[in-house]
Amino acid sequence: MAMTTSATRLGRATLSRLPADSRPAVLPGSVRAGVLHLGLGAFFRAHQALYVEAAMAASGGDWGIVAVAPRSRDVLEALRAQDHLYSVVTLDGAASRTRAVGALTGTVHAASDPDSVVAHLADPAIRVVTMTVTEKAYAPDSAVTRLLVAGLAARRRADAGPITLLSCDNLPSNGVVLGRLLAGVIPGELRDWYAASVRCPSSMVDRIVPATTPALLATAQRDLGVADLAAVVGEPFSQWVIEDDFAGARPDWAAAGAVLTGDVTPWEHLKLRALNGVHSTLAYLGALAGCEYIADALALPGMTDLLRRYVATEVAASMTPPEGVTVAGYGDAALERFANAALGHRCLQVAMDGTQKLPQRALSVLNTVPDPALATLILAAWARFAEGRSDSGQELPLNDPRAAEVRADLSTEALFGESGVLPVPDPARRRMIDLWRAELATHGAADLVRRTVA
Ligand code: CS2
Repeated sequence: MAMTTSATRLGRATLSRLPADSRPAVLPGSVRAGVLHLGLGAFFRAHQALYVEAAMAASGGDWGIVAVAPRSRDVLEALRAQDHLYSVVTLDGAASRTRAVGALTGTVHAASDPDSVVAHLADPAIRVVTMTVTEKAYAPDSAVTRLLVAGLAARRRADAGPITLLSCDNLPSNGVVLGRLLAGVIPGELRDWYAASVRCPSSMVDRIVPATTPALLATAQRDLGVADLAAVVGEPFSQWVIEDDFAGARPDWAAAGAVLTGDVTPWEHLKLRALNGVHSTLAYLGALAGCEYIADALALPGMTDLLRRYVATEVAASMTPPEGVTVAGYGDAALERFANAALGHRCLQVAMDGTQKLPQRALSVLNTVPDPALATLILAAWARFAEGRSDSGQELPLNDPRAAEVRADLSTEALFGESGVLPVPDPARRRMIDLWRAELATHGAADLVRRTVA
């Protein structure tokens, strides 16, 4: 990244140098803050921030975003040096399109300045909190939960009015999960106010946003003519389905292309199982087969057929899709998106946090359909991945909050038994996982995929 630091940086003063179609839809400084976002990751910058910006561009409103970085300061500092401007590079095959975004009005570092987060939560101008804090933060003792509780207490004391907390994490019924979590930990004296003034709608978010690389920063600089150290990359596709249950005002997200609906559940199940579950399958089988990228894993002989079969049979049997959508059709569209090799999405990035992701992505299928012939393979692939070596003996890191527990006993009973990390209550299904593990050990992932569809 050093190559770009001496170049002229993106910022208010350099906006006029950008190609006309790369300039932000909203000018920084022209709007006041109305949204607080928790989790300053790449996904937020390439997804929700764009919808907020488009909503303001279409319908106005003071919905500038104050974005909270939980731990790392890198992105926050890059943004502060750029007047909170950054750009999104959209990659479609060899073509790139880069556009600066002006939705951010400020940033806060939660670890060193939690009081500022609490103060924003108690500010009447902030009416919506969006959050991308990852699956593992939805726990009573997480830093995010503690901040929200302190912020809600301060908001009530300040009489700052109703507020909506909108989860954008890949969990089913994410709003219900958040609402229950908070209801269980807020102090008694907040309960009545909480029930009357706080809403936690669910939402389904979707856009493939791989981690930013130095090559991506170089692409952004080439397209913009100035350096942007906070650039992010995304695929062309983007979707946001939001439960329309807000405590007060919100950005005009419908004008920005989001879908507001009474029930997000069918969308959440479809996306988690037919897209994320398939993504995880590619990540584990691909990593075992020695593939660095998701697109390479998809190109393994037989892989597309295997995944199409899984989605059309097992995922389809596990759920009722939203009206007008077929599970198989949705799954095929997801595979086309995964084939976008320009994204350079690493198997190891998707493989992270398997214990947090697989319940909603794969156990939801494995434990419910009559014949989980391939869902059991997904869990077997994860277990073999957790053993720590690819089929050719390369070391595979287990990046997971429960890694120690997983590695302590890798037997099928320990991992998938009633009190295992990923419980599969039916012993017959555990035996199926065990058989797949033996097959993977004998043939390796690439060969096994080929044999399974032959
Ligand atoms: C991926 C998701 O890293 C992962 O686990 O499956 O981040 C995926 O790219 C997004 O959910 C797509 O919307």
